Amino acid sequence: MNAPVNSGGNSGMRGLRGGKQRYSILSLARNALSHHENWQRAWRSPEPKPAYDVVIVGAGGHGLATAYYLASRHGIRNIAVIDKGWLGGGNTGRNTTIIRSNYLWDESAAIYEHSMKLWEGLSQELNFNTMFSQRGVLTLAHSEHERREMTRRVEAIRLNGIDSDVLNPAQIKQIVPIIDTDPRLRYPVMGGFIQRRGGTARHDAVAWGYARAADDMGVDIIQNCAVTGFLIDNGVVKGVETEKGAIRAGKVACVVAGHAGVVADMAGFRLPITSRPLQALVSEPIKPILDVVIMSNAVHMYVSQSDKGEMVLGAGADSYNGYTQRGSLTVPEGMLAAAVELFPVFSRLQMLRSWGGIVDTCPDASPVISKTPVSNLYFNCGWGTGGFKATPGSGHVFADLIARDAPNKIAVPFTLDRFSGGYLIDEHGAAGVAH
Ligand code: FAD
Ligand code: PYC
Repeated sequence: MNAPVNSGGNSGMRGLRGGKQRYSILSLARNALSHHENWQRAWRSPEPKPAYDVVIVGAGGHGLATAYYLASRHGIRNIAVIDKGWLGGGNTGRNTTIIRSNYLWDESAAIYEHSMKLWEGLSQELNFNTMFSQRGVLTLAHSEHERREMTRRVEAIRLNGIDSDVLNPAQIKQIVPIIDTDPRLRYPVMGGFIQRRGGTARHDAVAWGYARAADDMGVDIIQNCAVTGFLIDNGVVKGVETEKGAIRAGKVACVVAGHAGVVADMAGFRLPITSRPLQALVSEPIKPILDVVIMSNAVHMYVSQSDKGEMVLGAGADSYNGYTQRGSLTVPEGMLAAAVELFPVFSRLQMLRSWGGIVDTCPDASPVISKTPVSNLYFNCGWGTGGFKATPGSGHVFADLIARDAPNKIAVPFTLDRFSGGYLIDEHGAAGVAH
């Protein structure tokens, strides 16, 4: 396994393998004395078998979670998860890790809150510290109109039983002492709202935790093996073509964020999806100065402080379609100019590194969890700029769909039928960043 690449990036890290001795004092002492060499791998690197019950394409968080829930909830264990790169090397390892469930529409509230509840027990369930930190997500309003719209949105969110509170500038200043609340700013802080149960998690740990748990149940994780086509017979999928040869499968599930359109094309149909770069960056690490996540839709900026002390900042999506995992400099440049106005202390920070990921977005900024025109072929995609927070919930309901060939009630609104039936779930407003 290669190292994931972003803010939490922990080059060459290998976890301890599952099993009861995982946390024993003896094994800790042995590993300390071995200068952290010769640790057992956290999952195997098997060669692909000729056939599986289910092949999952894409070993990001969503694909690995799907495998985990298929194995743990449905008893389907003859599964391969195949990735063209290393697991967690896509958007799972590139995102800014914001988790919240404060969406506008009932359908979205149901799936993101389902996910939030799974997050709340995930470290225990996987026996792997996902570093889920419910430090609160505070969204700023910079105009009177935005403040009123936010107040209305909070009412809608609360009607779904999800926690959210409107804040005035003085309350915000109390929570975030480093923010400038001078009303003469280009983006004055006029108010905001907070979801206190929102927060962050360690993105790599989520992928690693699901991978280890799935591997423990016999799931084969096959890295560095691109899927190049599908075996389709009479409208029914029979397997996949890969760089390591054909692999037959009873069912195939694609979870290839950013490349959903490309992979659907291999199967002979089109998805209502566009793919664009989304960028983020981190500063040098500093002592703790921010213990809440801040988002600003108007500025297209969001920021949190990682456990290592880096300020993790993100911007809106680039305005052009593309597949290169970087983006244009103007986007972070514009975002940083506004961020420095809001947080003058940031002007003293050095930027450590920046990166991009390819996000796939539907016209209504809501995801697809669906059967497709090809029988036994399923797609989970379109999470756009906001799918990290959905990882457990998405994997959980997608596993249901694959196992039963019918969506569970949370996933029903997210089938492809909504684009022909006109039942769009417009979440552009709650996306948090520009789509
Ligand atoms: P991925 O992790 O991208 O996994 C897809 C996998 O498919 C990849 O590993 C890829 O290699 C593989 N693949 C593709 N094509 C093939 C093929 N032909 N054969 C085999 N494998 C293939 N969301 C939030 O909720 N909060 C945030 O704060 C947030 N911030 C973000 C910031 C940035 C800069 C970016 C880029 C995204 C952000 N997101 C955020 C969105 C979030 O990262 C994604 O929605 C989510 O991680 C998608 O997870 P996934 O498992 O579906 O995709
Ligand atoms: O969906 O909360 C979100 C988000 C924050 C940054 C990128 N996406």
